[in-house]
Amino acid sequence: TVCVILAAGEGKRMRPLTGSRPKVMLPLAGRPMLEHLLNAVMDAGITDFIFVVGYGEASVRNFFGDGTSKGISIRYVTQKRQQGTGDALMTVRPHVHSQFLLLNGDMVLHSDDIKAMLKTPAPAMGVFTSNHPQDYGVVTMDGDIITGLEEKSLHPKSDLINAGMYLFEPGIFEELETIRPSPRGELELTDALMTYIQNKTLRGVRLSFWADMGSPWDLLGVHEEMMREIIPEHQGVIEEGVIIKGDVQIGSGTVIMSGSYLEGPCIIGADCKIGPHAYIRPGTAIGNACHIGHSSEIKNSIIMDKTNVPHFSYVGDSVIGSGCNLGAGTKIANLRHDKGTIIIGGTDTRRRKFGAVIGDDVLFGINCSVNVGSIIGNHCRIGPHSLVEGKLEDHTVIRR
Ligand code: TTP
Repeated sequence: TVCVILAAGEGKRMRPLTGSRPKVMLPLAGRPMLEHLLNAVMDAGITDFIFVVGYGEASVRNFFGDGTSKGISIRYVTQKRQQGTGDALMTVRPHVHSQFLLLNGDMVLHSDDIKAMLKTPAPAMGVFTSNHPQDYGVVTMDGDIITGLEEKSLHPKSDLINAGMYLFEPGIFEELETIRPSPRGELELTDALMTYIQNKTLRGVRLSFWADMGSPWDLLGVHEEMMREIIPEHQGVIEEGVIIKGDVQIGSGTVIMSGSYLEGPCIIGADCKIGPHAYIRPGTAIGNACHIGHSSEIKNSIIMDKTNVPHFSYVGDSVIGSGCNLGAGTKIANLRHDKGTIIIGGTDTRRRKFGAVIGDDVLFGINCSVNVGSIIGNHCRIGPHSLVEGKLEDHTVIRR
């Protein structure tokens, strides 16, 4: 069975993090999202892959290559414009002649569930029990047969959702030929499933685990889960007087300077300088060539390559892109006084603790304060002593 992975989307809801990278390349526990998914599918025994790429495709192709380094085959098909999942699937038609597994690239799965799917007669769809089905395509079932599928219903008829995982025969391409663009102007793969549902031939496979990542707070939530499973590895130089607790990964060329306190699970990439006297708390993943300096505390956050938090800063429950610099004393709030969940642009993150989402190449002057739930676009320049709240577009300049 060949596995087709849809990885062409930009991920608009992930902005500004997707300004310079496609959603599937966002880091999750130190590795691109797509690599975690690929590993799970490989663990289920599949070795032949087709990636549908588009937005930011060069970074996907460069990172994964033809798959030989992993002992698999990866072919690429380009979807020129991201006109929907149905359109994305159509691009692989010339390359697929027998049963295939189809996966959205922006989710994590367990290999046992993929194995179960592969044993099911096609066509089949992965379904998952969700606490908030109204956010997804809601599925109704009769035994193991899917009887209905309704997108983002305000009154969901069940708590089962479409997981974006399918086992298809090439017959799906004929179904795709019959569909028309949806109200949002996209060719939706789910519209092509209606004939199967009406004829009661689409089987549902219940998944034991599933998470997708639409927004940065979803990314952080899945990241937290994945960090629990990291394998400790200490490379680089660890100076005397460093305390390391729990599972910690330290990359080559990194120096952990005296007085630093590292609580796992945490990941420090390659060529970083940590400390002296830095405090790295659980759930933190720092990219390559970063500097986290004296009296800076980082908790449960994703920090991408070449970003510096050099002196007297606090960063909690945040996602920060690459090439940023936090001026001395800059702090990010992550908890409301009323302990309510953090709402961002009208969307409830369902998190009591969430800091900020900061794009690439953002520079802060000294002593800036960033309020909970702030979204700071790429290339912003924030003058000293600024209070940042709400959403800043790319290239915003705050002068003081
Ligand atoms: P979506 O979540 O619908 O789209 P997206 O990832 O671009 O995110 P957003 O809505 O925030 O813009 O996509 C589901 C999966 O399908 C995801 O893995 C990306 C992929 N995809 C394509 O490959 N081509 C497309 O044209 C679209 C819309 C999605």
